[in-house]
Amino acid sequence: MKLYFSPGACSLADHIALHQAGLSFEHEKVDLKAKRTAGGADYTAINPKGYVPALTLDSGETLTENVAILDWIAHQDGALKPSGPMGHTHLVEALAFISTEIHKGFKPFFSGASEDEKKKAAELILKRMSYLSDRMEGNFLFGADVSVADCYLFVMLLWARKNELNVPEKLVAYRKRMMELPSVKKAMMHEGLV
Ligand SMILES: N[C@@H](CCC(=O)N[C@@H](CS)C(=O)NCC(=O)O)C(=O)O
Repeated sequence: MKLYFSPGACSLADHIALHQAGLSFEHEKVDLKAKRTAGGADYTAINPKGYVPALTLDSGETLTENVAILDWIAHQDGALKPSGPMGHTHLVEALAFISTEIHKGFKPFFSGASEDEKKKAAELILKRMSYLSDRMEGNFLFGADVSVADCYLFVMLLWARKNELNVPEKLVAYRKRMMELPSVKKAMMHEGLV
């Protein structure tokens, strides 16, 4: 199995989740501008969408999209999703929220947006993050245990820190707590981020 990633990009969520699940995998860096892998392969032949993440499974099938990859990882290790009959549904709910309402909300910070557009985006990100923060009852999104949704939210918090955005205090403490997980340390080290 191989994860295609770009350092510090959203693919870091999948990288952390794979370690958290204790799965054995390779990882290869992608040059997103040149659309080439570190090994020189044409990345668009691996993922025609041209963006990371992509996860090539041992079967040879390639999965794309954070929501799908994180969901697949949670299926490999049931401890990475909330328990109970509605656990999986609540996981998908959280992943969809992070993907469409938070991740996409960062777009102005990666494009040549105006300061006004960035200010509006920052306000919306704070509102979305506050929604999650207000509902967090334990150390992690679903309580005492880490889920794949935490891996995704953590990366969004790194982006918020990089762009000096306001986030709820509770999530600052949460980001620091996530940083202490061996899976996070390992993935960040492999991506050259620490
Ligand atoms: N819908 C995709 C979006 C992935 C995405 O935004 N990837 C970014 C990095 S965080 C990327 O590779 N951008 C480069 C590009 O689009 O060329 C997902 O959630 O997996």
